[in-house]
Amino acid sequence: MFIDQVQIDIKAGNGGAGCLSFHTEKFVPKGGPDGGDGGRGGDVIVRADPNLTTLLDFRYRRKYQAPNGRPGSGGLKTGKSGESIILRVPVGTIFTDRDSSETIVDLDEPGAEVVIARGGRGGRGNAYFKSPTNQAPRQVQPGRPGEERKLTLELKLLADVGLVGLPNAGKSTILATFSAARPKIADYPFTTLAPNLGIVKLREYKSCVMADIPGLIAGASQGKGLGHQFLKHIQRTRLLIYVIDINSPDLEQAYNELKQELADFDQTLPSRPSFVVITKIDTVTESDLKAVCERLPDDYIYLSAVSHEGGERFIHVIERRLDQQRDERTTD
Ligand SMILES: Nc1nc2c(ncn2[C@@H]2O[C@H](COP(=O)(O)OP(=O)(O)OP(=O)(O)O)[C@@H](O)[C@H]2O)c(=O)[nH]1
Ligand SMILES: [Mg+2]
Repeated sequence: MFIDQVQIDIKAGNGGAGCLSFHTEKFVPKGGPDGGDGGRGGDVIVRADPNLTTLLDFRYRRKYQAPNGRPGSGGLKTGKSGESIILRVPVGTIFTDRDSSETIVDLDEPGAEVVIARGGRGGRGNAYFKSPTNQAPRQVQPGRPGEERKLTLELKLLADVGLVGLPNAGKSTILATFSAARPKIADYPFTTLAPNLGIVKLREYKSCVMADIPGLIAGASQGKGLGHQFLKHIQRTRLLIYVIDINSPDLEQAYNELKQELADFDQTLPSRPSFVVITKIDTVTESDLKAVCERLPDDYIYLSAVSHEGGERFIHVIERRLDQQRDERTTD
């Protein structure tokens, strides 16, 4: 099951209390104060783990607490600190505070981590309060409470390239052909219910991450088909590929429908860098294909994910378009 939004409650550990103690030893008439400080409470840390792709684990467990610091003890012993706990999440997870509605952090790099709730400081033991005027302080501090937060975690997958298309267009087949991912493929609409990611090899040791998302139909923004919530997973892709089955009754209309649905979800999506790939070209005759090519714009790509015809050009265009963006960014 793919889960892309969860709510959890976290609490960092409380600091341990400071200790009230006086040194006592045989034959030492007056021992000084020797109560140690309490230990720090453990932090709650969140880390982006590239091996994870879903927030599913958080469905089953919603409360997380780091251990408290131990109290200080006599003999100036500081209490043991509580260990920090690390919550691992997929790369692309965004943390929002449910009380303030503020975004706390977007873990958009593999290995990125932040302390999301700080453990409380340990309290001072009475030894700390010894002074020339107070040689036998009885004062101690309690530990400070650890931070508590109510969080919403939202996953927006990070992929370089996103495949969008009507149901059954052949999106998952493209991902399966050009990457090692094995998404479910079948001859019926809405086979894909959750996004799939794969790594596509480009030339010269380069690669990109490709996302295959569920099929989109006209009216998706009103909840038709699988709705369009999953489009958030292509909001952060750098390149969109419109996948259109060559057997669609009207190729231009299919393209326009897709663009419209993207716009209804996020106005900026249709103006993103993109290109169109007409797929399943092995299913039509050579002359039909030629007629289609003549009718459609020159920059469309023609592909068969079965015979691999057009595959090299397809990969080449992805590579070129991603490179172009990299160049534009560096010359900015
Ligand atoms: N002949 C031929 N069949 C293809 C090609 N690409 C996909 N198919 C077939 O088309 C059907 C749908 O393919 P999928 O890859 O599951 O399509 P999808 O766009 O992911 O579909 P949804 O996940 O339901 O939106 C399957 O039966 C595939 O085998 C192709 O290039 N040539
Ligand atoms: Mg699919």
